[in-house]
Amino acid sequence: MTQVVLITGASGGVGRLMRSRLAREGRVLRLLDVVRPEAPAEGEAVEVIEASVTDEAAMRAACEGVEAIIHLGGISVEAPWDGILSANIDGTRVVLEAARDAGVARVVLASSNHAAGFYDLEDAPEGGLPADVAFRPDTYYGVSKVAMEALGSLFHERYGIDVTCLRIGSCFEKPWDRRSLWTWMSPDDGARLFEACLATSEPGFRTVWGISRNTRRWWSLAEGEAIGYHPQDDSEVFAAELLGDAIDDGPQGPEERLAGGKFCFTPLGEHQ
Ligand code: 15L
Repeated sequence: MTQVVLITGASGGVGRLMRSRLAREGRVLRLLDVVRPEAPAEGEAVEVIEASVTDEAAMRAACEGVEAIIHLGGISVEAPWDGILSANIDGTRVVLEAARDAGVARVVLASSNHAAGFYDLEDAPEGGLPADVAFRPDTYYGVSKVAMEALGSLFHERYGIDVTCLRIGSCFEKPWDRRSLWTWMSPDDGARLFEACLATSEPGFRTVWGISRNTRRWWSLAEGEAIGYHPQDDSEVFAAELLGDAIDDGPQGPEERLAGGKFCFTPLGEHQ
């Protein structure tokens, strides 16, 4: 039987990186975004929907026949509170209510490291900072990710939906600075992580860091490994290119020590 996977926020950075990587025989990707996703190429098992995650009727229709949702939709940086409240917090509620009403068994929520941005690298025990460490948001954006995780927990406890919250580090083609050398999640590892979430056999509620097997990481990989996520990439291959010949004497100041980096210092509610 065909597996339909709904991806919200499909036109965003992570969504675009995942489109080809999550294509599988026997799977249809239903891509939803306020910015209309590109029409399917010939032979591509893709459906596109132009809609907002805050649109209850559209979300209900989009969830029909869906086995799993990967919820990436919303604002991905710090922004004024009203927008964050609507797109990220209300949007997640709408997605989860639509999932419940349609009987969707599994939801993967794109949370963020910014739900826990104020942890310092020295807070990490051996083996890394646990993925379910108590929240310490660094922005209104981070608060919205805490709310997203709380909504996920609620819908798991109430309705038995399998929910995985991914505290994603930095999912881009390449790392770009010293901090991203430990926060990076390569697009290929991102796809491995989403596949692991889609394949878990036991319904549960869990939190997992979304990072690669970076040499410089200080966030735990154990929770991901427990669901079959075995990242293969390491940002260290970019270290020389990024840091040049400068003597690498470790993190320079709080922006390079705190999980959330510069988000910890950005004015609250200001567009980034
Ligand atoms: C995030 O949550 C953002 O969506 C992304 O744009 C990056 O800034 C990332 O975190 C990060 O911390 O690098």
